Amino acid sequence: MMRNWKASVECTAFTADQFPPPEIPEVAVAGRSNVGKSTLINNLLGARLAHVGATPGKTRSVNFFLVERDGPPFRLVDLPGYGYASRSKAERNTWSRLIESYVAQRKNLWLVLHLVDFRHGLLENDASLQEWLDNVGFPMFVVFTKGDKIAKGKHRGTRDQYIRDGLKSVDVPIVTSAEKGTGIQDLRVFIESFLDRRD
Ligand SMILES: Nc1nc2c(ncn2[C@@H]2O[C@H](COP(=O)(O)OP(=O)(O)O)[C@@H](O)[C@H]2O)c(=O)[nH]1
Ligand SMILES: [Mg+2]
Repeated sequence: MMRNWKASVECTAFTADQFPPPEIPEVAVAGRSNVGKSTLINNLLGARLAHVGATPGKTRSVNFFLVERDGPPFRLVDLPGYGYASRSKAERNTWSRLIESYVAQRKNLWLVLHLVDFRHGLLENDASLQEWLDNVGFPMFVVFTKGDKIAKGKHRGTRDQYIRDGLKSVDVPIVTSAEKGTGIQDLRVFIESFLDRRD
């Protein structure tokens, strides 16, 4: 069953003062540049609202998507990617400041979806994001992307190994593939039940 989600672009913010009013719960999508954040958002929303970058590290803004559904509405928030080496250091710092100021000040942020490439697991920047979120006591849920790049028979073992390696996630991570459309509906169900549990 496709959830009854109706999505629209609400706001594109380059600075914290451009964030929309914090009166609606938000689920933010974080991860390295090119991990598949925008692609996953488009798949979840069933519409091409987020820009999929041909050039990695393209999203410099925080993009807010309003999702209306059968229950109370929420926002899905596309955060700038991190860890793209060939950007200037100054520019990378601006991005991480934008992410940090968003997460630290956002009272209506309920959950961070931490996207991790299923082929690589947690890389250096991913581990430091997890540590930082964990220190501020923030719940994160790991979503693996590009599951189509790993043979189906190795999915469970690969996931379990990453869990043993110590990734932090409020529930067992979901493996997705935007290419094949797998895991997307499971993720919609997870997001709704998380929101409705807290509501
Ligand atoms: N094979 C495969 N490619 C993907 C998947 N998700 C994203 N991509 C590709 O990865 C690249 C980066 O995706 P994008 O959504 O722009 O990443 P972002 O920088 O994290 O927003 C694009 O070329 C996508 O087509 C996936 O599940 N499988
Ligand atoms: Mg993007």
